[in-house]
Amino acid sequence: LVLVERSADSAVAVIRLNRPQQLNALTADMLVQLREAVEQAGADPAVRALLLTGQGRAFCAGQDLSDPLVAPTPDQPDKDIGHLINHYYIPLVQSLRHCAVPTVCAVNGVAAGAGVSIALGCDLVIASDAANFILGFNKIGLIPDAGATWLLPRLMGRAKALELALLGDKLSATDAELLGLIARTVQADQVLPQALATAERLAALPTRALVQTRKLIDGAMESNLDIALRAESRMQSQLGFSFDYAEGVTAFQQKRPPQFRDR
Ligand code: LHQ
Repeated sequence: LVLVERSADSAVAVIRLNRPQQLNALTADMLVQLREAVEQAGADPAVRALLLTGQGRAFCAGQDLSDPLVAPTPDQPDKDIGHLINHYYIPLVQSLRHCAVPTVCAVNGVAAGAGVSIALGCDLVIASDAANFILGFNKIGLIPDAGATWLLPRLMGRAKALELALLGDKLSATDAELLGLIARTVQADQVLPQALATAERLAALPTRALVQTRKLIDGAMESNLDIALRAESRMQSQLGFSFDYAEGVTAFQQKRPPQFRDR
């Protein structure tokens, strides 16, 4: 359900959703495998960046709506979908957001429902120009979940977030880029090579500093300038003692490329 590869001589863990016939719709087993893959990549000292993508024509169609866990039946009309959210989605979203290495999502095709939330939960989102983003929750009587209500207004502002969430229309990758929802749109055949090249660039950079940058930027959304200034100062002081800082400055002085190794 989830494939994990390490590209040759690369510090990038490539995690691939692998249920292409169902457009990589997420089952409970798949959610567990995905979370485990993210956690293992983050815990592996040899991994310095993570790339998430989908096998086949879609990135991810969100929750598998035929999974007995969520599909109401005449004899079981009430489903406790809160359980699925608490035990499967929340840990997954948290593992991505707090991953010990930078994360890139290659949105190779349509992303729907929680598939949108998972893509946008990554640090850099690079999408195929043939991809679309569809929240779709409104069509099944639900609210956007897996972090979408938190992410969307931060990424695109309240007006556009509400338009996307309330009407549920599909948003092209090109419009998603224009609205600031994703980092970049590229030609369909370039999405994986470019996402991999970007992940490799990230892997060569000072991991701890990158991950702390993510943490400070996320924290800054909740705070004010004075709090952010102090948080930056605390983190900068710590990084000042790191190998990568000494290496970066020395490499600059010696006019050579740095060899970062902190994690
Ligand atoms: C699917 C799915 C799918 C099963 C395509 N499930 N089979 C929800 C509930 C509970 C707790 C936690 O949180 C959530 C979060 C959510 O993610 S809710 C939102 C769930 N996702 C959706 O509502 C999207 C449903 N899918 C679609 O709207 C379309 O399939 C999209 C727009 C993604 C793609 O459309 P097409 O390109 O026209 O493909 P298709 O619809 O023909 O799909 C191909 C196959 O994949 C098809 O199966 P079949 O056997 O007929 O070939 C679909 O049934 C299956 N599939 N999404 N979520």
